[in-house]
Amino acid sequence: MPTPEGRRTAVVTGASSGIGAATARALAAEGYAVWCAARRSDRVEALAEEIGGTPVTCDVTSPQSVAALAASVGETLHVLVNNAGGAFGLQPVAEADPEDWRRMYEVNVLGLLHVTQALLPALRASGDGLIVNVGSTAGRIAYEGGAGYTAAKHGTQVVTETLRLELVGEPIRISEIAPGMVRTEEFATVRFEGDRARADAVYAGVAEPLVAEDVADAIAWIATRPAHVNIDELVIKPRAQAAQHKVHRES
Ligand code: 8X3
Repeated sequence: MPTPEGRRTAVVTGASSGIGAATARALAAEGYAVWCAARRSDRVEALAEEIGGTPVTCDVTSPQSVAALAASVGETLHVLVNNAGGAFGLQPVAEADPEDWRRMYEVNVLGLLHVTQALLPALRASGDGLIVNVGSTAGRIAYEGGAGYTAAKHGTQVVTETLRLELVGEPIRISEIAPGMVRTEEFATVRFEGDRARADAVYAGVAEPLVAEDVADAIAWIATRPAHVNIDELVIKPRAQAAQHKVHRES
């Protein structure tokens, strides 16, 4: 266990890889004591060991699991990064698997709800809390095959806005970061159930997609603004991506 006395504290969900792991590292580099939460124990343990944080095995879709996370965090918390999420499938509406849609709503929206509800008292008690919800440009637009994911990420965006309205006057800032094309080790591979060729095709010819560290850097920037500065939303895309369908690819 770290000794967070005197240090600001943070929880990052989905910390086992990608944006979550990079964010845990970035916040630790800013001096935070970080609770690294994810389902895969071996990964969060290795990360927590690396950054001097606390590993918590946590499935955000399970209220019991989230309650154990809250118990580990204790009475105060400064920063919550609701990062756990993901896309499953790319079928048109006519053919989409409702089970994929259910899983996407579960992790991207209900997971965020469970964790936020469980940790709000601690965020409030810190006197200077911040929630950063990791949305997506998929929460701003529609694209073919994306309806299950875009609906879920629009959900993330709307929950964020609602929370900001409901908590105004309290010492808690509410932000959403909405990344576009980020090449991580798992996002596209999970979406295409391990089909590496389809996953690679997403980034084909794009010289420099964002990487997890780019998004983590932006989250750390949001977290390190003065307490009265609320970054409502931050859309972040690689230079090569002017819009969802407008991506510069070198052949
Ligand atoms: C990921 C962005 O374009 O795959 O959140 O929907 S996209």
